[in-house]
Amino acid sequence: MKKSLFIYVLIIISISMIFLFWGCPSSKQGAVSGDVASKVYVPPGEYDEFYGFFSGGFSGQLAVYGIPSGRLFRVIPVFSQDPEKGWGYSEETKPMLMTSHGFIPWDDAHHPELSQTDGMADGRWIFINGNNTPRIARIDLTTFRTVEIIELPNSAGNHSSPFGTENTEYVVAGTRFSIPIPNEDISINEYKDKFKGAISFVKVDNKTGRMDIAFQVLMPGFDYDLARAGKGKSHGWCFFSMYNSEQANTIKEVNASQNDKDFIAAINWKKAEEYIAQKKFKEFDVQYAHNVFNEETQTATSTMKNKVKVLIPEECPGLVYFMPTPKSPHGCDVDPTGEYIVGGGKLAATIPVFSYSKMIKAIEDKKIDKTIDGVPVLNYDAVIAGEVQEPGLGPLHTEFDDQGNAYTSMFVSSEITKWSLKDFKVIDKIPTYYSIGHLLIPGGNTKKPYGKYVIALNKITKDRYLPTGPELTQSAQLIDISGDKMKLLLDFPTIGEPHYGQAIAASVIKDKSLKFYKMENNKHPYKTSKEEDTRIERSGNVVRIYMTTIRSHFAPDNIEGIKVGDEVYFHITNLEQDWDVPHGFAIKGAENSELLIMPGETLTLKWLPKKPGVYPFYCTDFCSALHQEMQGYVRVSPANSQIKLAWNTQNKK
Ligand code: K7E
Ligand code: CUA
Repeated sequence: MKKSLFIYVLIIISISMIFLFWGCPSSKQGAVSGDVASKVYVPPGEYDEFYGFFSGGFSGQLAVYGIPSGRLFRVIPVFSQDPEKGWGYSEETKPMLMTSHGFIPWDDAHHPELSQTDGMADGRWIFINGNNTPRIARIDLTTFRTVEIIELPNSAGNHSSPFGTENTEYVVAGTRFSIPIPNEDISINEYKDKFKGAISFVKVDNKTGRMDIAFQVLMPGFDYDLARAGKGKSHGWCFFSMYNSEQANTIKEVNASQNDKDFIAAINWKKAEEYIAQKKFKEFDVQYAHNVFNEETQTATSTMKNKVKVLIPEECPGLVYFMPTPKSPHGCDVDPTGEYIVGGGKLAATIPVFSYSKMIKAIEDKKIDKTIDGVPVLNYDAVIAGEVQEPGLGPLHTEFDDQGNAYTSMFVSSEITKWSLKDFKVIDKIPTYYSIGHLLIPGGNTKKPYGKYVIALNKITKDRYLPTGPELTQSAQLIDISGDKMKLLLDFPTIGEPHYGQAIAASVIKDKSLKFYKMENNKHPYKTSKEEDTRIERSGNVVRIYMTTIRSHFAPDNIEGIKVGDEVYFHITNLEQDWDVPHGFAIKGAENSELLIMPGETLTLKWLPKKPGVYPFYCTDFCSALHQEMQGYVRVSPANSQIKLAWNTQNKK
């Protein structure tokens, strides 16, 4: 490696170490004045102005906060089993976590993405990526439930994902790790020749939200990091940052930091659609799971799919271009007008701002420096609009306000830098505690940001909270951007590592929230509509218990005739038809979590009793004054016993 570069990297690393170990010099200037505190105070009984959706990072989940209060409302289980809600434990939800690798009960979720109509968040769905076992999930914002998960073939480390186009025509997903495509048993040293990156375009049905992989683009074996779709004038394009243009496969820390410039890839998806229509694709044999939660049967199904259409840039001129981007870019963000594409070169001293119009002109004028695997590399000077000078150290991500300003997170110097889109000059800086990763502005990735706040999503907490052993809470910080100077308002803890988040006006979502499932719409095959219909059926060793719950009893609540070796299914229907009255169900010794059954919903707990005896079950959610009475017993007899199935139902008519 070049000596000068080595010294440069050393300096960057030592600066970050100083911040890691001693914190920012001004870290103890935490105190905020009274008028500031009142700006985040939401009095008891009043609502927050925004919903904030923050990724749960390595928890695999999505967390919902009120903004500006920072109050945590809900953790929506997505890729990870969640015993609090029975997610991935009930028979109905287990298929949601199926993949081509089998049942995978965990993932690493980074980027929530609200669906958009005409470049504005429409509050219908939110998508989030599973990074480790490549997947994209869709969450319905009337129920705040994950209703679909699609696996991505030919991918590894689904990081630049899932970024949506202006009308959510697609959510796109780039692979962070290049791999052999098709994946095969070859030496890792063949990286340069054999490893490729895939970028997936997942079509989203405008009515139902249903996802389907429309096509993939086979890219050079780089590391695809982040993405944004064009909007306004750049509608029809998507931009992807990437590092490791060196195509190193070991000690990347050094070996993937050699080149002065890596790239932002620009993909013309309208063009891709033409190539698909002209059948210019190759069909690859693959395996990927598509899991859908059926709202009617309230049950998920998992389907394995085995073909994907792949476009190869060499055979599709005009599909992909590279824009040289200083030094291992991370973030890749598009301003509200769609004209500017901002790179976040982690190791760069400036922030490069590309111009969409100049890019189009450079393509027309053939300002091409070279071609990599069929992808033309456009001339840097021909596409750059400007560089933000002295923004701080370690620029990562950029969001935008409603006044023509951009806000970039500076990982190494732990600050947010505000700069103008007019002249690319720095306007203001504010320290963050510590080491900010992403940042978010409500609507900050849309055509019309709400502005008001920027939220720092930090990587390290240090001395900001009461210590809790070796790991401290994860943390976000709310900053007022309504005035000339940014003002820190609030620190609040988050779950997992928050990575990215998005926020939307509460008014867009709150009145559409489902209050309960209507019994008459429940088409669950094992539903019990009324207490008189509760029963138990045996078929060989499979026992199905059709149970109901209503304040404050289970029916039946005494059950006999279950035997060791039986496979017992408790199909429990919550008969309540009222908002916020779930009942829980748990039975002693079940290798499982509880069920938490919403009004009008049917859920199933599978139980394999192993020893004779009497087993209590009970409601886990304090639902009424007589909640503690909401309990029952199951008698389990030896495998060879002659005890007949018997049960009681107190309101039997
Ligand atoms: Cu944390 Cu978007 Cu995965 Cu940047 S990523 S910081
Ligand atoms: Cu039902 Cu407690």
